[in-house]
Amino acid sequence: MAFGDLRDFIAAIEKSGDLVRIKREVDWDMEIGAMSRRNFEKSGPALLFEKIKDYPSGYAILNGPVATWRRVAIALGLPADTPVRELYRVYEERREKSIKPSVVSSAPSQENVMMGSEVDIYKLPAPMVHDGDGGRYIGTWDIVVTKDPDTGWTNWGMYRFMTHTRNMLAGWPQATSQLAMMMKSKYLPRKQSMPVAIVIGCEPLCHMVATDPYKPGQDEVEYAGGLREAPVELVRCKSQDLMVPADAEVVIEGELLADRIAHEGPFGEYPGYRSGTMGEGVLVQVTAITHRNNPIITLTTLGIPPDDSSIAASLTAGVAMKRGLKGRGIPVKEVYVPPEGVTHLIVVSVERGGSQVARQVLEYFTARRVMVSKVIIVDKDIDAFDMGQVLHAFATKCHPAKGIAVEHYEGRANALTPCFSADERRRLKGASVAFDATWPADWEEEAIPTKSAFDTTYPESVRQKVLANWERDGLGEKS
Ligand SMILES: Cc1cc2nc3c(=O)[nH]c(=O)nc-3n(C[C@H](O)[C@H](O)[C@H](O)COP(=O)(O)O)c2cc1C
Ligand SMILES: [Mn+2]
Repeated sequence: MAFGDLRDFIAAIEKSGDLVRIKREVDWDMEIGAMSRRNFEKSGPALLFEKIKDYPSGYAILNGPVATWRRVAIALGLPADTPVRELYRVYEERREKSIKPSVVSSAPSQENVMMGSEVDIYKLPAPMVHDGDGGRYIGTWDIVVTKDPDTGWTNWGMYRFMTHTRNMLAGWPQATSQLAMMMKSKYLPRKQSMPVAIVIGCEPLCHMVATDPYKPGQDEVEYAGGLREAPVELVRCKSQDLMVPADAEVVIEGELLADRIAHEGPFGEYPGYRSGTMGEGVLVQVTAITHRNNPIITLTTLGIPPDDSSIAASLTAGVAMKRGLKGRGIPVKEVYVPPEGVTHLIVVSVERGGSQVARQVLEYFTARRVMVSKVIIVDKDIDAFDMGQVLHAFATKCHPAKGIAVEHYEGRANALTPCFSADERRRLKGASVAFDATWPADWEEEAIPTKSAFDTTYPESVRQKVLANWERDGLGEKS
């Protein structure tokens, strides 16, 4: 069973040696960001900053809740050293389960309430994360809750939010996100502002669900329950008609204004680069802030991998993509999203390869909003989780001319693709490529080069003999 709240999770990662408390006073203005970034680049522990300059002692920031596979495993309630493939398997198994939330009337997340004119975002220690960011970001590892006014469907998504004034936040949900689509199709035509709640500091699985591309109509609160193997407890917001996790550390309630835009960004982003210049974002008028006593702000100092985005999204995106590809009848065996590829590069292994299958895979990745620019497709004998094997297959089996398929599109590209020009990003114009590293489907068996490897080139009797003597020969474990 999952952790009740963030504090339970913090206790667990402290026990396993995956957390370090920083007790000396640190500056919210880049010092926390710089420490967190360097620590990410060393795959270090989660950092809990307990004394933040200008803030009451006890107000804390937690950087990197699930920025290592060990912490993902712990969040899922598994042993810390669980292999990545097994984490994918467990996530895939639990992703389809749903458990209805329970509703409570009083909640830790509402221990402290600022309403109306009392609202002051600067009472919370929003950090200046990177030098060059457009402002102080309070929402980096959050859950943004919105509701369809017609059907009542609630969407969760993780989107960045920057402090603008004491009661205004600027955010940047991409045009292709569910939040932006809901605003455009349901609220803008009625010239209505959209109620929103920005939730900070739940146990990690709820946040991971918010990064997972569930479809419109799919209730992410229920899927979070399934993943946690326990219902999420919800409480009604103080100033908006929305339900939010009751044990969150902080909830910022507000309205996304229909008739306004706000200057937002840039921000050091997940592909590992600062994203452009200050641009047009959405504006949220904050109507209430509620928080626990001694609130803990969850932070992820995004940039060059690994960080929470590249690790957690490897799992959530990878499992969702496998399901999507299977749904299209593509003979997919496994999908792996290497964290180093920041969800822009995907590995797909297939039961049957060939250029037609590669085309189908590319079509899947470019049909709707496009997050992926490069896909490597490998045969089933390649371990998709082993990048050494994948690179070898790519180097040797992908035909430099015939093994490449490219798809161009406009209006749905990922604006955070560093190699797209400024003009392409503005127009959401882009391209994706599939590298087909499988043997052509029409090659006869004899035409396929034999792999020169222990498992493929020696008779069974020879292999058995070698294995039988392996340990005795002093060559280590047999398997
Ligand atoms: C740390 C992190 C930050 C993110 N920030 C944003 C963001 O600012 N804007 C955005 O459109 N997507 C962002 N994403 C990606 C979305 O969370 C992801 O696409 C998710 O599916 C969005 O929810 P939706 O499917 O309901 O739109 C972020 C993901 C992570 C892991
Ligand atoms: Mn969603």
